[in-house]
Amino acid sequence: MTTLPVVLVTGASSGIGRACVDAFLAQGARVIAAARRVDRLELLHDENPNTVLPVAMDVRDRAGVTAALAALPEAWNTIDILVNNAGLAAGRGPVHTDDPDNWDRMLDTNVRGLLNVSSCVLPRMVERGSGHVINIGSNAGREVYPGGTVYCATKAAVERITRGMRMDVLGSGVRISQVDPGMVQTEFSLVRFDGDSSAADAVYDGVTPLLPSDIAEVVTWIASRPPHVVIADVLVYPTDQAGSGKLARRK
Ligand code: NDP
Ligand code: 8X3
Repeated sequence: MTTLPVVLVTGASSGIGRACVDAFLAQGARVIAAARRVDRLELLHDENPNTVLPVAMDVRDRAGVTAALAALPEAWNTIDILVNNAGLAAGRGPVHTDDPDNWDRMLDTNVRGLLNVSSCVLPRMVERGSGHVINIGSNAGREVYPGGTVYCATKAAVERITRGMRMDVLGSGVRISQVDPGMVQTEFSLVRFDGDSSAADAVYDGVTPLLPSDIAEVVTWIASRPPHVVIADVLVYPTDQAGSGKLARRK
C-alpha cells in the first residue's frame, strides 16, 4: 500500500495556509494543520477525519513546537512537505514611534517561528535525502514602504533564510522554495490593524486582490515538480498591483 504524502502547513487556520490545506487535500495528500486557533483546525479535521491532523502550535514557542512535532503519531511523522506560512504584520507605525511589542511579534513569528519549525523538520528530510520546504515570503521582502519597516525586514530575512537553507541542504536532495505573494485578501489586514475592520477593508478598497487559493495553487504546483526541479522563488501580484503601495484603485 502506498502512503499518501504528508504536508505540514503552519498558519493553517486562515487565509493562505487554509487554502494550502484545501489544495494539498485536493491533490491527495494528508495535511498536518498547525496554528494557535485549534478550534478552526478541529473543524477542518471533522470535515477530513482521515487526512487532516490538527496540531495546536505557536511557532514562536520553540519548546512547544519541538514537543508538538515529537508527539506526532507514527503514521504522520514523516513530513514530505513543509509550508512555512504562519506570519503576520502588526501595525503601520513609523519605527521611531511604533510599539516595540509589534516588532517582537513580527520578528518572533515571521523569522524565529519559521526557523523553529524548520529546525525540527529539516534534519529528518536531510537524513532521508528527500523533502521540500516552501517558505511564504512577501513582495514586502523585496522592497520597503513607510510604516512597514519591521514587517518588510522580517520578509527580507525570510528571503535570506530561503537562499541560505538551499545552500545548507545542497547535495541532500531536499528542495527549498519561496513564494512571495502581493496583496491577498485574508485576515492579514484585520490582524495588522488589531481588529479594526474599517482600516482593514480600506486596504482592499477599489482593488481586486489575489485570493488565498491563487497562492495555494502556486504552492502545490511548486511541490508537484519532479524531484530534480526546484522552483527557487515566485513573485505573485494581482493584476491591479505593481509593487508595495503601487495599486490601481478602480473607483
Ligand atoms: P491570515 O491572518 O489570514 O493568516 C495567518 C495565519 O498565521 C493564521 O492561520 C494564524 O493562525 C497563523 N499564525 C499567526 N501567528 C502565529 C503563531 N505565532 N503561531 C502559529 N500560527 C500563527 O494571513 P495570510 O493568510 O495573509 O498570511 C499568511 C502568510 O502570508 C504570512 O506569512 C503573511 O506574512 C504572508 N503574506 C500575506 C500577504 C497578504 O496580502 N495577505 C501578502 C504577502 C505575504 P492563528 O492565529 O490561529 O495562530
Ligand atoms: C503583505 C503585503 O504589501 O501589506 O506581505 O506588506 S504588504
